[in-house]
Amino acid sequence: MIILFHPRATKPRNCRMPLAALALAAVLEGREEYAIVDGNLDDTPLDSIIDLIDRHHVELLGVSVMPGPQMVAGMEVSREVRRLRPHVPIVWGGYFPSIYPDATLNARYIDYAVRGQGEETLLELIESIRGQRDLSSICGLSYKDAFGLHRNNPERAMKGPDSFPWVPYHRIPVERYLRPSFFGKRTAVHHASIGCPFNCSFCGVHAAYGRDEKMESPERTVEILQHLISQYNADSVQFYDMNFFLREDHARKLCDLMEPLKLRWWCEARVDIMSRYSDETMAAIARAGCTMIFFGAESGADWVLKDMQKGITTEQTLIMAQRTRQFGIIPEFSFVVGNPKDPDTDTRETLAFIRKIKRINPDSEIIIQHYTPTPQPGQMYGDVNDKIIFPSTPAEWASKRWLDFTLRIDTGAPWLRTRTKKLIDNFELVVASRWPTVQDIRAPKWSRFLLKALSAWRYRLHFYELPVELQWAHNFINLRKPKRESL
Ligand code: B12
Repeated sequence: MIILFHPRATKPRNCRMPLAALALAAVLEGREEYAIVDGNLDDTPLDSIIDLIDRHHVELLGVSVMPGPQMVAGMEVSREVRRLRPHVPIVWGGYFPSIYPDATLNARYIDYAVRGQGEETLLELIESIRGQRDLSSICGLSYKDAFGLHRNNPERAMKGPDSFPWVPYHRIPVERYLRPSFFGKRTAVHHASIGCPFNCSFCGVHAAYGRDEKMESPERTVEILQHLISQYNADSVQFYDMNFFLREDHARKLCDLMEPLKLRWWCEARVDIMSRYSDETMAAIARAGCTMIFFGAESGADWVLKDMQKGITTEQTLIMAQRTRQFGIIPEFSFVVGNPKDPDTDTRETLAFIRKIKRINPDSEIIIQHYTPTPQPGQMYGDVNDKIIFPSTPAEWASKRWLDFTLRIDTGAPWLRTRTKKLIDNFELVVASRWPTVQDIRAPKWSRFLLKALSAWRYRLHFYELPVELQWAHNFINLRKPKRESL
């Protein structure tokens, strides 16, 4: 038996289908005995895993690991499994081992790290564990050789979603994952493409997947959505693709096919690509139920966008603020603030730019993050290669210092002055109060009025310092939120 373990990554009320485990299950289905253990649903995943090991001949424990709390949960369980049942080999896959393969292998309890797309690497690893293949022949695998030295095999070429079977939804309790959201009462998730062809020098996706994107055929995407509707009553979906709208002809076809499904949905896209779409395509996207689009606007300064190798302009972001308003779609603009070369100017220009966006489209949702470096195949954004030494073990990554870094709570960046960091955080709080997000479905109606009333004067006067009353109001509201979703 193979165990696919998805460590806890969210609060149970926010949990979504474990797409990585499901993608791996798709290639195991019908050929291997396997079990999925999801720490988002199972409060005692270690007990469940040990129980499976004691009742079956378990050949491999596969753990999906994203940087952050999921890594911590994966680390704790892996360590305990190694202590209690040392005969079971352990492999980590996902964004953490893909970006930090050496730190992963530095843990004594991890035998293998899978980088990038995992389906075929997993199948070949199983063959190798059974003595049918040499470890050195498995692309995308990192492992320890007989002398304990780390071996990083060549990258694996990516395959598109259509190359693999459908995910076996029947192997998980789908209904427990269809949670209420702003988009509907039963929101599903789907990944209709893999990878990203761009090379933004701050992002983890091309660090893990290289520079390629493969899309699922529109027909298959729609068949899967139809299945989720007919079998599980899904009424909305979040597409987790890095670029949902890469090509206009593909977007148009997909949206025309999706229109009859009457789903409300969310996706991620780029302002440069979508600002070139025709009005007809934009109208088709809106008709198909697209409710909100997440755009990485990243900065309000074109010199910063260039530095990031983002490949977009501020003008394109403003165009999309206007076009989404025209077509009744809510844009979500995300910013990565704090250019290491000149964080103060970047911050000043970006905050002014956000105010401009709000004038064009007040419904725009704004997300502000401090720049958090991720190791890159080339130079990290801001030329910070020599300014940051990443942890060398999972345990070190699990410390408060590095969890705050990963979760972008406090990056500890030497180039960001405390005053600038405070300005960014205070501005974010004022904007989030002046326009409370529509996505917080548990927030009572009165709370929106309270936050707006308290913050309006600050926003009008550009006065962001010491917003203690807003902090207090947010804490007060959070305490009074219903414990269960009301939708
Ligand atoms: C969904 C999602 C989430 C969900 C959680 C999903 C979950 N795992 O339960 C939520 C919203 C909770 C989340 C949170 C965060 N996320 Co997130 N998230 C994503 C997103 C959009 C999709 C991931 C996904 O499901 N992909 C689909 C599956 C099929 O692909 P996959 O996970 O890569 O799995 C494949 C391979 O990795 C491999 N594989 C995976 N597991 C295993 C296991 C084995 C044994 C093997 C062999 C192979 C293998 O095979 C799989 C199939 O090919 C990605 C961006 C993206 N589009 O990829 C960001 C992303 C992974 N997240 C990211 C980040 C930073 C975070 C946060 C830290 C953000 C924050 N500030 O809070 C948090 C922390 C998470 C935590 N609690 O630990 C970054 C990570 C990169 C980085 N720089 O570190 C990404 C890349 C976004 C980005 N562009 O920056 N996230």
